[in-house]
Amino acid sequence: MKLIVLGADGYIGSEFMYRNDIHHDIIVVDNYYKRTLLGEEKITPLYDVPYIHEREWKCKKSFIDITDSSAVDRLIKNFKPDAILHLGEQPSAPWSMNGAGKATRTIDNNLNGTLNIIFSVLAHAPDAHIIKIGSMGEYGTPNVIIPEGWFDLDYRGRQDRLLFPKNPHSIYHLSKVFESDALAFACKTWGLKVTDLNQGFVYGTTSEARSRYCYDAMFGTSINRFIAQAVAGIPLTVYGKGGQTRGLIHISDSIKCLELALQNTPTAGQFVVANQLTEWKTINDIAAMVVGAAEQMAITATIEPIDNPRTEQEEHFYQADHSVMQDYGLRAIPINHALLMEQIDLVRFYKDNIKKELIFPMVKWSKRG
Ligand code: USQ
Repeated sequence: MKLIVLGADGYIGSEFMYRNDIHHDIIVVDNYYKRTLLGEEKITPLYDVPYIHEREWKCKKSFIDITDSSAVDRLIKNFKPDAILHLGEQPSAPWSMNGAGKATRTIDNNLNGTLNIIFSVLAHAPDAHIIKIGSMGEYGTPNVIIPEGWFDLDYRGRQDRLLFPKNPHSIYHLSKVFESDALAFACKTWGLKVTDLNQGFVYGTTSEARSRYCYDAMFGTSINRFIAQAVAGIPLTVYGKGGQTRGLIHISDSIKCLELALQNTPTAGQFVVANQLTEWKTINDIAAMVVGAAEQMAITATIEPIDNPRTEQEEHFYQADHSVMQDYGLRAIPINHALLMEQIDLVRFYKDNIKKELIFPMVKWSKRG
């Protein structure tokens, strides 16, 4: 398969490449945007990872900016991919909420990148399968079961099949809603083939420390942060009541989902939506599991809730369908102490790199007072 992987320098992209570079004819693309943002914020990940140009992947490499429509056009025209894996996003909710400049840069990078891909695919490779990583956070936390994109509506005696209304809780998640809408529009209007993966938050890493590990309050996600906090002897920073419930998925299952999506090309005009999570838990339960796993390694960790910097429900109903990937063959590994201990072991190796000043929230959602 001729495959373009956009955003291959990231946490998920680099892990995908380690497992797949020999299986396909691949061009990886990354303009090191995430590294630029980390530099601007003076944030260092737990350890350095090699740049793409230093990685020994069996693939071609391109360093174009996907917000540059001519560059994307040339790439797709020349390579004519069978599939495009789109991971080239500004991925942080807190960063996107830190003022107008970062909000517009988030929308600009994420939405314009996706629009450029849509138009170039349409012009040069209309049968290519676009696989896009979206987010469970696009849905927010509705008081009903979250379907996989499509749902059947019965309203005032008439029926329709529509995309479930989204209710995102950050500008970053809003950018993903716009992208999902743009892709659904492109399927409906121009017959493109798209799989939209609404991913829960990803945790875990491989023992070889080959993908980036962020534990800071801007780019680190909760489990990865909690593990770094446990190792550094900092009480775990549960935000508010900790009853926030989120879908989660281990990095190895996340990669497996991408592989399964690649094996299942939609028909022309089909917009497939899969909820890419394998379970859901409250933040309190997740923190307690990290404490338990740390205890088994003779590390004493504590939990100390802090004021919630975000505007979100702290206690709510949560249930989400996630059968598309199971039907494709995913057999997920639920979160467990052994997985967490493996991760704690890796983080402990880099303990001296943990900067305590990066742990506490840097951005508040509320702009009043
Ligand atoms: N949280 C804490 N303490 C922390 C960090 C987070 O209690 O120290 C809470 C947050 O308030 C939130 C939940 O944990 O309720 C999840 O936060 P997160 O930082 O782990 O994840 P989030 O910002 O929602 O975004 C991450 C990724 C994003 C992806 C998303 C999937 O950065 O790219 O799209 O997870 S989802 O969570 O389903 O929206």
